[in-house]
Amino acid sequence: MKNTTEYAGFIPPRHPLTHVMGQTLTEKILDDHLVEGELTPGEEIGIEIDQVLTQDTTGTLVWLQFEALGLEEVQTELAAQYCDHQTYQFDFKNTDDHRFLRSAAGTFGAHFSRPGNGICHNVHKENFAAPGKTMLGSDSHTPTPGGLGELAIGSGGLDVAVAMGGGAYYIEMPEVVNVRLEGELPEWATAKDVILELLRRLSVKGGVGKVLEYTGPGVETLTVPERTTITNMGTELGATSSIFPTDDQTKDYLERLGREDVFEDIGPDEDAEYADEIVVDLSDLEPLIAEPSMPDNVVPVSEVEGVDVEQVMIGSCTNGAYEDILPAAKMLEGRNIDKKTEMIVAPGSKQASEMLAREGWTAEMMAAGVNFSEATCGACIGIGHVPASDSVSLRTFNRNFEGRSGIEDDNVYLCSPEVATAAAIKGEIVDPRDLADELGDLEAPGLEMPDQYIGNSESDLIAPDNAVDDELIKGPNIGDVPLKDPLETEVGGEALLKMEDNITTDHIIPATQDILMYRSNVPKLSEFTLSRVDDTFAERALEADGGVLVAGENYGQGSSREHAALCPMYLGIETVLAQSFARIHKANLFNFGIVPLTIDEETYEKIEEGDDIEVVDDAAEAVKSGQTEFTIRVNDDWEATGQLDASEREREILAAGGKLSHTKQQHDDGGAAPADD
Ligand code: MIC
Ligand code: SF4
Repeated sequence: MKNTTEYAGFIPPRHPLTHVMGQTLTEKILDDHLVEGELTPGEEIGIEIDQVLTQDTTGTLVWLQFEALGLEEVQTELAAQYCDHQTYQFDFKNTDDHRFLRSAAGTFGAHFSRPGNGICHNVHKENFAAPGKTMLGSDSHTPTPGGLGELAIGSGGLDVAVAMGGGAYYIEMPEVVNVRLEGELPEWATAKDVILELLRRLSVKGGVGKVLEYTGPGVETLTVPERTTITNMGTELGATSSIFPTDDQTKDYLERLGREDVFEDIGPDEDAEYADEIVVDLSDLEPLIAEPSMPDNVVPVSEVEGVDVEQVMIGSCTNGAYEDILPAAKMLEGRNIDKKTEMIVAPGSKQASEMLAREGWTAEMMAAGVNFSEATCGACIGIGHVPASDSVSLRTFNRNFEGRSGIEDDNVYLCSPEVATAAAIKGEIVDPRDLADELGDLEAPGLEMPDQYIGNSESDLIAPDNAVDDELIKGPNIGDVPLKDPLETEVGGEALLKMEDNITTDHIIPATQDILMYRSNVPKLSEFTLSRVDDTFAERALEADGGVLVAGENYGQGSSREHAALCPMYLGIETVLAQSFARIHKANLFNFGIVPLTIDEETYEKIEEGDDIEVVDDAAEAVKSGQTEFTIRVNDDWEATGQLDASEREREILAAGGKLSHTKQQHDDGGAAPADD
C-alpha cells in the first residue's frame, strides 16, 4: 500500500480482499484493486492503478499537470513515457516536446521510450504488460495489453497525472459482457476480422459502459499478438476495456519475450455471471473490411472487390507488429506490387523493424516495391503518407474517421495485413482467397512469432535509474495549463454549433501535423477547435465570450485527448448538450469544468444553431446539491430538460471549475500532498 491519505481521491487503504463466488476476470482484478465503492454496474468505483502509460501528444499536458499539482515523484509501480505519434519532428516544437518529455520522465521517475522506438501500445505490450495488473493510459488504445490479462483503461491526461501521483482512478463500474469464442479461424481470416465482425454487429457505440471479456474454446486457438489486435480495437466499440484470460498461449508469448516471471494464471470463475453474452464462431469468419469513414461500416471484402487502390499501409498499434508484417512479407516473396499502388510499412516498434531486417524480410519487401517508414503512429493521424485526392487507401489501422488521414473527403478502408497486401499485389480490392485462386501459388501465410524477441537497447528505452535529466527542460512553445474559475450561477449562451451523431475528438481537435505541434500551447491550439466542422467556430466562440455546443449521440468518441475539452473550456464553452457522450470525453468535460447535459431527441431536433440557451437553475448550487434535471430555456420561448448524470465526486469537480482547480483547492484546504506516503 503506497498511500493512506484520503486527500482528493488519493488512495485510502484497499478493501480487504474478499472472495465472492462467481466473479468474472474483470471483477476479480477490480476487486483486487478496489479502494472505494462497490462492483455494481453503474456505480462509481475508485481503483488503484499499477502501471501508467503516456505518449508524446498527450504526455506534455500530463507532466505539466503533474507539476502543477505539486507532485514530485511517480508513485505507481511503473510509469512509461513514449514518443510515438509525431516522431518525424517536422517542427522544433515537436522536438522540444520530446526533450521536455525525456526531462519529465527523468525528473519524476518514469521509463522513457525515445522517438522512433515504437508505438506506445506495442512497446508497452512487449516490455511491461503483466497479467492481473491495472493500467491507466492517456491514449484511447491503452486496453491493448488486455490480450495478456491486464486490465488497461484509457483516460484523459489529468486522470493519468493524478494516478501517477498515487491517486485512485474513478470510473463507473462497467457491465462485463462475455464474448464467447468458438471454433477456429479458417485460412485467410484473422484476428482483425474478429474485431471487425464485432464492430459490424455492435457499432461504434455498442461497447460504451462495458468491458468485453473473451471466453470459450476459441480463446486457446488465438496467440497473444492476435488477442492484442482484438483488445486494441475494442476501443472502436467504445468499450471501457477488453480482456482475455491467461493460459499456455500467454506463457508461451512471455517466454519468447524473456518475461515469463510475470506470468499469472488468471481467468473468470466457472460460475461467473455476465451482463450479456455474444457468441462469435471463429470458423464462420471471412476476410472483412470497414468502408469509409467509420470503423463499423463493415462488409465482407468480396462485396467491394474491384475498387481501385492507390495506397496500402501496414502499421499502427492494431496491426503493426512483427507478426502482422511477416504475413505481408511472405505474401510478397518473389512478387511485385501493382505499379499504380504504393505500399508503405510503418512498423509498430523498432524491435519489429530490426527483427524483420535481420531476417531478410525487409529486403524481400523492398524488392517487391514496398517502402518502409520509421516506427511511428504518423500516417494514422495524417502525419505523412497522406492519400492522393479522390483516391482509395487500404490500411491495417483502427480508425478511418473522415479527414484523419490528412485530406478531407478521404476514402480510407480498414482491413487485415493479408487483405491489404492482396490489394497491393492486384492494385484493387480483392478477397485474398480469390487472389490465391487466381495466382495459383499464393498460400495463406498464417501467424508466426519469433522464437525469441530481441530486447530494446538501453538508449531507446531508458529506465528511471538510467535517466538523462533530473530537471524539466521547457522550450518556448510549452505553456502553462489554464485554470478555470469555479462554476458560475448562470450557465448558457448562444448555441454556437449544432452537430450530428458520432462527432469524434478528431473533429473537435484534429491531430494532423499543422495542429498537433501546438499540443503544449493551449491558447494557440484552441484556434483550431472544431475547425473540421466549422472553421469560424473558434473566432465566434471568443467573440461571444463563451456559449453552448449541441450534438447528437456518442459525442466525443475516439481519442482520449483532453485537449478536446480543454480547448472548448479555454474558449469559454460552459455546457455541452448532447443526446449521449463517449466515456473518456465525458470524464474530460468534468475534468475541465464543462457541464455535460444529456437531452432527448426531440429537444435536439428543436434546437437550432444561433438559439439562445439558458440553464435556468442556479448552476453552481444545482450541481453541488445533486440535482439531476436542469431546465433549459431556449430563446426565452420554450423549455426542455437536460439531464446531469454525475457522481458526487464529479459534481464537486464541476463546481470547482475542473479537476486541477478542485485538487489544488483540496490541497490548499490542508489535504496531504498526494506523494506523501
Ligand atoms: C488517436 O489514435 O486518435 C490518438 C492520436 O492516439 C489519440 C491520442 C491523442 O489524441 O494524442 C487517442 O487515441 O487517444
Ligand atoms: Fe497511434 Fe494510431 Fe494507435 Fe492512436 S490509433 S496510438 S495514432 S497508431
